[in-house]
Amino acid sequence: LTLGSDLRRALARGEMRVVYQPIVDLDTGTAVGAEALLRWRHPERGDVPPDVFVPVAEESGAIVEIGAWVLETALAEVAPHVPTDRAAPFTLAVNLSPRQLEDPTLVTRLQGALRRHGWPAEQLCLELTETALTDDLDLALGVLVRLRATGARIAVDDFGTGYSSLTHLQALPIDSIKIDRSFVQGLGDHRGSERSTIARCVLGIAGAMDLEAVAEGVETQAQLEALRRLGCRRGQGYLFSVPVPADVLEATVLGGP
Ligand code: G
Ligand code: G
Ligand code: MN
Ligand code: NA
Repeated sequence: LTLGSDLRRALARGEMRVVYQPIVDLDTGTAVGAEALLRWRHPERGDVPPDVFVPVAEESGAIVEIGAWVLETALAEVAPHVPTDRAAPFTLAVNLSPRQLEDPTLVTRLQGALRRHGWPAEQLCLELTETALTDDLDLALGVLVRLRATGARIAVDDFGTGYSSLTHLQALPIDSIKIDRSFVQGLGDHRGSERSTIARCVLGIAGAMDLEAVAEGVETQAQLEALRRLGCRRGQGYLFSVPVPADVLEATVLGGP
């Protein structure tokens, strides 16, 4: 019940942290990036899942400040540890709430953060859910054009779970789509043919629209192989790594090729 007011104090009290889930090249297994994921350890409740507290923070508007903190923290924790001579450029992905699109300082804050941390805009990907992008298409279009002008990439998160029309999606300046894990789950097993159909369709749409596709929630070797067969080249999930703290990401992933 008091989640909302606790949330407002959570940042100041150091209860928030960011973990990182590697995004890998499905052909080589090399990490090509990582998604920053917010975590909240409540002093009495313990870990509160983002599915629970992000909607509360969106309702109160606290997500604007929290989202800015996630971006700042992710850049501060990751940027200094990515070798400049790394063969595969490393892209940091950060989730944006639709409420952040309403923040008139979003674009200048983003540019400030990139400059302060010396991080190339081209190696930042902003993830927005399909619903966030199509709820207020005019607002989304205006902000996305300005975000994209900074050089940052845009990904549509949870693709296939919303109700957006392809016409709407085509109107937006986006670079990649993330295939929701519910569509990846059934891949590679015999009961999963319907879901595999959706995954195939989503990959077809990505190809036709010239977008990169990233499969979420890859848990098994069979799913990996099915995705490869379907031509998907990027993925994340427990098969590769759970979300990990920055020091673990640095030790296991950033030093690599
Ligand atoms: O991190 P999972 O581990 O539980 O994330 C659950 C949901 O919370 C996902 O849909 C994810 O997009 C969302 N989420 C995680 N971190 C952030 C964040 O920093 N900002 C926003 N807006 N959503 C986030
Ligand atoms: O932003 P988004 O909805 O994509 O966040 C990814 C969510 O999926 C996070 O909650 C993350 O912890 C979770 N997740 C990441 N990999 C896996 C996986 O392989 N299986 C499952 N079930 N969940 C995963
Ligand atoms: Mn995401
Ligand atoms: Na997602």
